[in-house]
Amino acid sequence: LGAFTWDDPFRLNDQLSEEERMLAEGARAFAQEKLAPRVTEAFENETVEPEIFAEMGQMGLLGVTVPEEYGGIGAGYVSYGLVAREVERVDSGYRSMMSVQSSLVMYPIYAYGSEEQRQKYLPKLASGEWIGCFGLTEPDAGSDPGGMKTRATKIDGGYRLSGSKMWISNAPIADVFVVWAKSDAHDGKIRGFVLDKGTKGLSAPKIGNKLSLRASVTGEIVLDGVEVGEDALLPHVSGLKGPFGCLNRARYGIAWGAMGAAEFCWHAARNYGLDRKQFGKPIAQTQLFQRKLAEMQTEISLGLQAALRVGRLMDEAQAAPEMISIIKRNNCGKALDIARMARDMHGGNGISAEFQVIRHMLNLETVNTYEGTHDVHALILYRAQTGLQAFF
Ligand code: TGC
Ligand code: FAD
Repeated sequence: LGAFTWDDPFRLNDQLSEEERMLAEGARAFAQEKLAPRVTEAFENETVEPEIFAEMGQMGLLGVTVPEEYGGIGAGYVSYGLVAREVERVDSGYRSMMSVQSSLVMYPIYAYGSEEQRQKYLPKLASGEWIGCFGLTEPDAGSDPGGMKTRATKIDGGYRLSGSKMWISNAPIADVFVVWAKSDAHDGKIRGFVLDKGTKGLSAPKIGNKLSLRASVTGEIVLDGVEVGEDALLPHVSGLKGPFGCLNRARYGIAWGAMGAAEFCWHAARNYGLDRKQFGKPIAQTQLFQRKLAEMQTEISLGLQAALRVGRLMDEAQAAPEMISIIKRNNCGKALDIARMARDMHGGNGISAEFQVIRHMLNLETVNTYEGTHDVHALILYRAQTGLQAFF
């Protein structure tokens, strides 16, 4: 019979290559040594620390899957997922900063960009010298991005962009803006544009007073007749499949990341229950408490195993978007349940910043909503099962 390790029940670690294990260990050390000590204050004061991008870049954590010639480390999607898990074990906001830069900014420039765009942007994004953001959502187009109002109009030598984007991670501190707009020069099809900070008419005001994801800055993008050259257009993709191709990667990373946050909450609840005594014995010695720990262990082990399976398929170019919907939806939903349980299991201490579980719980409300809400992913899955369309 095999050995049972309580915190790695299916021996996920044994299923990784030596390189994957080393990268995960490096990411964990970085996250615990550099990110964990500053997160409570960053969340409390809603402070953004742009230097984190350069620190992540130095560790090779930005654009993990991008080839080395463009500044990435040319690793696979399992590696990317393992990094997301370690960063989100500290805070979903920090993982958001990393995954927007990697999957939503570097990926489209790499996959859909010209050689000039790749050379201009990717090395500086990989090092964290430049910060990127991804503008798809609008005030009136969230779950339905096809309903966007932002327009690109053809002008001499380029385009004029008008419209606004809402809830955009990193936008107020971004140097590079990947923005999606309907282009009249392309039959009204959705096209991607890469804009530089400082371009006339482009601004990104911060959205304040978020009670979730406070360590990651979020803003609007205002496009007030922004004029760009032909070289701002991402030439190699057209239609909603452009932004969705990026979202597939980011959603996959979130499925791993949410499990990292859930693992933090599970371990915290276990440790708290072993220390805290009521009625003359540790609360972890009560059956109700133990059942909750068993549920956390089960859901996290299953969620990680599923994420690993999809990651391996992504590395073989065999993953379907619906697989990603299953793991994004389920892992985020389960992580949120686990964080809420852990909050409860800490009693009054559970609402204190010191014990951290309420921060994860609040963050996971966003994680369950962005990149396709829990229900929107259910609708994607129902459509794949029944062929019936729920979106109009
Ligand atoms: P639909 O008719 O389904 O598709 C339109 C076109 O897109 C293609 N497509 C995909 N391609 C690649 N991967 C996917 N996952 C794809 N899903 C769809 C599809 O084949 C079709 O192509 P074509 O060539 O036939 O035109 O489009 P719909 O309008 O019915 O879509 C409905 C729905 C619900 C699936 C979709 O709109 C959706 O997923 N909504 C959720 C929106 C969303 O996820 N927004 C995320 C914004 S970014 C963000 O939140 C970043 S947070 C980051 C952080 O801080 O970490
Ligand atoms: P809505 O689409 O209005 O949904 C509201 C509710 O209605 C939800 O419960 C939803 O499930 C439900 N609903 C919608 N349609 C249906 C339907 N057909 N059937 C049943 N129920 C339905 N976007 C970006 O482009 N870039 C970013 O970097 C980014 N970062 C974000 C960071 C944060 C902190 C947050 C909160 C959001 C971010 N987003 C970003 C936006 C995010 O992707 C959207 O909030 C999300 O897609 C949901 O859109 P919405 O907020 O407009 O909600």
